[in-house]
Amino acid sequence: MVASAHVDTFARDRLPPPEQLPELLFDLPELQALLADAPLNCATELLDRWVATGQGERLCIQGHGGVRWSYRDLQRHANRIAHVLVADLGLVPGNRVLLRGANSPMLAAAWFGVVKAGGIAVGTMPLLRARELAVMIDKAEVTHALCDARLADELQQAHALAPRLANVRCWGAGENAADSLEAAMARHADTFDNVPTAPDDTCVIAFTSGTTGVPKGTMHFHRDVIAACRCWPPHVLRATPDDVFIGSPPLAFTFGLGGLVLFPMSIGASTVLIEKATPDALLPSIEQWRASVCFTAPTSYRAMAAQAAQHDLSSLRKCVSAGEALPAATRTLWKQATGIELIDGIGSTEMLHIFISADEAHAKGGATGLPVPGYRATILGDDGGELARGEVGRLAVKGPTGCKYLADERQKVYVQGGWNVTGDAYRIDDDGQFVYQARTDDMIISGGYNIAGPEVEAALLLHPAVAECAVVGKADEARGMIVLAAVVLKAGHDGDAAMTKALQEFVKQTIAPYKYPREIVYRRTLPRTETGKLQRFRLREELR
Ligand code: 3UK
Repeated sequence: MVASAHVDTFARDRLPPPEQLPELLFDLPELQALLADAPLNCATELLDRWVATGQGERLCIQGHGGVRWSYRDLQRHANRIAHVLVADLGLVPGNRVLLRGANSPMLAAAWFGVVKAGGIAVGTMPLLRARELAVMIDKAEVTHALCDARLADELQQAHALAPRLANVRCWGAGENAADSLEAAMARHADTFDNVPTAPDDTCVIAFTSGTTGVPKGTMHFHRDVIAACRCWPPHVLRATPDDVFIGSPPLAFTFGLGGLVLFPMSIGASTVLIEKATPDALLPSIEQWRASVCFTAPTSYRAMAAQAAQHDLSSLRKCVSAGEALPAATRTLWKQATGIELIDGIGSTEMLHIFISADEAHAKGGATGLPVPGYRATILGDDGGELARGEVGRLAVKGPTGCKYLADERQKVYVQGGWNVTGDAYRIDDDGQFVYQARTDDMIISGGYNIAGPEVEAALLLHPAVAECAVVGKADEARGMIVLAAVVLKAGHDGDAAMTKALQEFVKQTIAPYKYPREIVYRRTLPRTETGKLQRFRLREELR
């Protein structure tokens, strides 16, 4: 066992007790090496390695304002930030550092600065308000923060609610700001010896995006970061060092951290970090930077497919969809618009990244894919036993990464019998492909039938008038629950009785008729989290 480098043992002291930890698998040869008895700082492998092997001039990160950093440029920025944290702000290894900013090269530099110094990066979504930030600051006992000046107000207010956050530096405040992060960086050397952390020292606390309930802090070790880089990226994505990554998920969301920073850098590729990546903004950005690998959510692909013809997307090679189930209709639309077969993958904040996925050759409409090499997956029944092929039950996975909640009773809900139980209802089809049904608590039981909302949504999305939709259960005296659809129509269509009749008929023709939405309401927008996930619980409350 390598000794921990953490002087502040906060994270280690708050790991779940050993009997509540998931079973880990390190079967792949490339994972075996992670069990070696040696210190491991993931920044060394992801960043410094390229400079050390004479590839420091390779393009690493691009962003707004003409920013175009090589690996050496990023390393210099990160090293200076590490010095600011240690020398100016008194950081000791194991301290938690809140990171706050829209995706940008500086945010990535800040992440590496924290990790190099042996700190623990706590990413926060840009839209979070003071109250929500304060919950995270209290829970993770955050003492330091690096923040984009434009988002500093809310952090200031959070400080009033959670005073232990005492050491803050902001970047982007302008040339003359004396106490800016940049001014402090300029006073320090651009070399830094990474803290020799243990493989099982925590380097990231990622809060769950929370479609329900109080956010949970998930802890990830330096080893977890590298393990994630050695499973899905080389086995399923198979990008090359010349690829240019781009996408929408915030770096505070592990989907974004992995897809837009860790994975490209693990192979010496480059990434484009843009602040605004709504479908309208992402398309021109792909064109501008000639991006080749794109990460975003299913709804974003659906919206982009409609506008793809107006852009030169010839640079695009690989497109990854995650965060929510990918409807077959969206896969088809994207293929028609771009010729590209989407790579779907289910991941979670708890598992760090994607654990079931299909590359272009295995892609199958309506299915998520197969367990990623390095992971095992199964379907559990209510009694905890594994179900037979075809039966719907609870998705459970194991691999080199796994759930470690920060001091949270809910560890026992996510980890059961060594399995990580994601809260999703799935079945395995005849090809061994995993087919998403619904979130376990989103299954609709109507008139004795089990109905998965997303299946009804997938059917509605095949109708040409439907832009977006969400299907939930609504309490009903006669049937227990009825299927209710909230629909956003495309421009030029009216949500009248004729439309309702037409959509109901359409669903009955497309899937088993008993699943059709007995009630349809029309909306301009649907409630979503900042990570693009539908908040079905909010719809259920609104439509009760
Ligand atoms: C759902 C999916 C069907 C599913 C995430 C990739 O989404 C991520 O993490 P979260 O913690 O949510 C996890 C839950 O989201 N989900 C995600 N992807 C899919 N359902 N098909 C999919 N492809 O309910 C899962 O349990 O926010 C995704 C990488 C890293 C991530 N953190």
